[in-house]
Amino acid sequence: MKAVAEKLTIRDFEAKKPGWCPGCGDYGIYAALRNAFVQLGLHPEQIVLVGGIGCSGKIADYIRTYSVHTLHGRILPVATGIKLANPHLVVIGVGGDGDAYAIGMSHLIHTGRRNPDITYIVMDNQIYGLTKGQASPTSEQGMMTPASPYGSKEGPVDGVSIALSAGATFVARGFAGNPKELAEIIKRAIQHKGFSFVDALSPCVTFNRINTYDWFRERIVPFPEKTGGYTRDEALAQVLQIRSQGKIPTGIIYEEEGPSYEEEILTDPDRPIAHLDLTPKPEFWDLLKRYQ
Ligand SMILES: Cc1ncc(C[n+]2csc(CCOP(=O)(O)OP(=O)(O)O)c2C)c(N)n1
Ligand code: SF4
Repeated sequence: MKAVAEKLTIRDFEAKKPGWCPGCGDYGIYAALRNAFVQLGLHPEQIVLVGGIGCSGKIADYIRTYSVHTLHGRILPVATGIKLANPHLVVIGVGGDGDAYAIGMSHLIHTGRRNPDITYIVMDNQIYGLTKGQASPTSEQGMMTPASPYGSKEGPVDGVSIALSAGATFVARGFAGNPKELAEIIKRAIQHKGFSFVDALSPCVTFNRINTYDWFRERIVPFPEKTGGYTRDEALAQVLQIRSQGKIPTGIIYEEEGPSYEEEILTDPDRPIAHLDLTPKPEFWDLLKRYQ
């Protein structure tokens, strides 16, 4: 990732007006993501957003970068493929908790094992928003929805614990209600070499009347810092302990250096596209402006 000369503003990353409900947490992520791009001095033609299916995944259409609106649950294999095809690009997956932890769960685990240099932002509203309010894997146990009128029987999964267990080399959680802090987390996630996982808590104001902004504000706590950093096991133990107290840890939870998937795989100098110059060109930005 290399910043190019002309510094852009948050406005330069607006492709079209978002169509989310007023007050949706996804607006906070929309602001944080564009702010992170500006602070990193990135240009749209250097970035690919891979959006899932859901209210959340539409963010890839709302931000001016290259973008792919992929199938439900398939953000990570598509993002990994793009990174392998052109490692010069900054590749970021964006989608919901249903996308990530239900239909896409196995991809999360295998992407953790592989460590491609991509960032994955799960826009976690603890419900299926687009399909009008069914329980998701992060919904509270007992949550009543039209599809679970007697209350959801399953307990929630914790995405951060899963990403840690799967081997993600950068694991963090932010809150859409704190977009400045979230922008800082996303910035660090993009800068990290390897698989960066960010669970971004994002209230659905229309269908989720339990996990509101106030509900999150009462529960989120900063993940305690440790001199020299945590080992993976220590970070996981700390997260589980905080969760068992009914609190939700936020901030950067774990970071480790290691070879990325593409470094391990793209080693053959004779592979068919090895001779191509795939670095993003500033003139591509004019094309992006014309077609979005
Ligand atoms: C293969 C497949 N299965 C199911 C669906 C229906 N579907 C669309 S979005 C969605 C869930 C949306 O929830 P989430 O991923 O949490 O995103 P949100 O809308 O809450 O942002 C489902 C089940 C689909 N589009 N494709
Ligand atoms: S339904 Fe929920 S998640 Fe979807 S745009 Fe509205 S508030 Fe946001």
